[in-house]
Amino acid sequence: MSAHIHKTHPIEGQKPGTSGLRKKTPVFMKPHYLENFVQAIFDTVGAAGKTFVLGGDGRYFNDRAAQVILKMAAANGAARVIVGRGAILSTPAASHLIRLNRTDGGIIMSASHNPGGPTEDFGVKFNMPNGGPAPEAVTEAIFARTRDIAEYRLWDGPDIDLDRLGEARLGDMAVTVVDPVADYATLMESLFDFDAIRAMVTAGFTMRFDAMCAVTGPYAHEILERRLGMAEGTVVQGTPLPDFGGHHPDPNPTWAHVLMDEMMGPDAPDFGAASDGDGDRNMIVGRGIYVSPSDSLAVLAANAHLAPAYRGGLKGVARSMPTSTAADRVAKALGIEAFETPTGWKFFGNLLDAGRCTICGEESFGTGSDHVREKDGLWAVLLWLNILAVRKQSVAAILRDHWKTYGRNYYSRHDFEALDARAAEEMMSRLKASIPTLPGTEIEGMSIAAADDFAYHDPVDGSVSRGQGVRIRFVDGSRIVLRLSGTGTEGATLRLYLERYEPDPARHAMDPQEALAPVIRAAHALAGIKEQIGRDRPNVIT
Ligand code: VG1
Ligand code: CO
Repeated sequence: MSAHIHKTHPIEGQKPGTSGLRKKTPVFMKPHYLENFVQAIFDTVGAAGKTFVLGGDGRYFNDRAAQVILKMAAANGAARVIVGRGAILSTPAASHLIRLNRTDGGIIMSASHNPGGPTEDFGVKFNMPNGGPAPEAVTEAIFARTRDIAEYRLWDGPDIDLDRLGEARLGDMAVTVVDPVADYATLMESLFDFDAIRAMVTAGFTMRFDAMCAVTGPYAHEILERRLGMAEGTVVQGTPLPDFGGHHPDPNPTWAHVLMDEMMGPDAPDFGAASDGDGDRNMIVGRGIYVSPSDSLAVLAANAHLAPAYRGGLKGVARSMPTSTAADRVAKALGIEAFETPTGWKFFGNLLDAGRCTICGEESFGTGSDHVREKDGLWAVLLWLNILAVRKQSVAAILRDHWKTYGRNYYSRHDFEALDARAAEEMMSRLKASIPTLPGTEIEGMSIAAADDFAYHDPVDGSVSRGQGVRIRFVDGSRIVLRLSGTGTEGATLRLYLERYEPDPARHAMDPQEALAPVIRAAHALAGIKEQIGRDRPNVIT
């Protein structure tokens, strides 16, 4: 057995997007494809003598990719790789292991909410020693390396048995196979009042958690059913499958419609939640009421002090730019800083590391805190449970009370998927070119106050990220944001984000699509969506 050097040549298009490199699985399985990208990571961050964490969401090709990555780590001189049993780790659990073991980073195999399977999606991303996704400077360097790569290193020897816990060796490199759930579950117990939640369960509180046949199944069974004593069957679709049962493991009202139907039906439990492919997203639903992710972030920020980990208050709150400004209102009331970052969790890392914020969130069903450096689906569920246990009110009551205090930010995202990429880019270019002419004009009866293409100036390291989405603000405070997705693997996806503020409690019970109707009309007229991309209706509304 020895380290072999394999000749290769650069492969086009290995540019990481919002969250790592995502491609169709058959693309990732092509000769040298995975190897080139992983070698580019090691060439960029260095591997000799280092310790890494490795795991993935269990999708098709996860197991074989893990063997390749381990053999490449060994051949590149890594000292140790800590890997979840069966090559499984949820994204937040991987982030925690990177931090807990003070490692030099980790490789996560996931395409998150994208479907999995032989003809679906696969992905790889690198996380830094702080546990968070590599920042743009690093992903750019990795991409640059993929463009002049000439060889990669691979250990030549048999596979490691990743189903057996404990120590193994690949040449000089140690491989430590760990239980994917244990350390993460312990972390959750240290943050929340499990006794209070258990007491609520004993008193009759019921819940449904839909793991969507993805990675959170084992975590949810352990934490919700075993440690918190919820009834068996609380967790559904709890066995991770390589193709996620053929579904989109994307927790939103469209893809988690079975849970939605149950929560809106006559026999709904008190609380419902779902998580995505890699366990970093969450959807929250009360009996008869859906909680938008932007509202969830605001409610969590306003009530976090009810959980032990946040008893001392929050340092600040950060949200991605398209996320509704509901969280900003909470920050203002608490007298703490509010930050607006570009889409993608990698932009929160610096703020968290610098102690500038404690809770972060995105409108795309992502919420998290400084306990790890990724968004964390089960963390959000447990914080909600802790709040419910302390306040002893229903989700609906808490939400209505929140709107009464802060006003309601009606919010929705409209996705137009599988578009012709050229047409979508042209539409965005035209819109960007029109920005200087917009302020002061009227569209569909709404007056535009400001427009720009969002640029983020990182207050911690001074880096600037431009071109992060077109923002249009109206005189009445309403807002439209348009950007193209950076996680898709087919054509382009246009994301249209819509927001309207309503202070009057008498008008807090509207259907968001109705409340937003004028804003939606203005967005279509402004961007010429029908004319430019040939669609007048979104595929997915959240
Ligand atoms: C989407 C979401 C973004 C999220 C990203 C990764 O990106 O909009 O908020 O951070 O997915 O989430 P985009 O570029 O497609 O809009 V996950 O759970 O797929 O890692
Ligand atoms: Co995810």
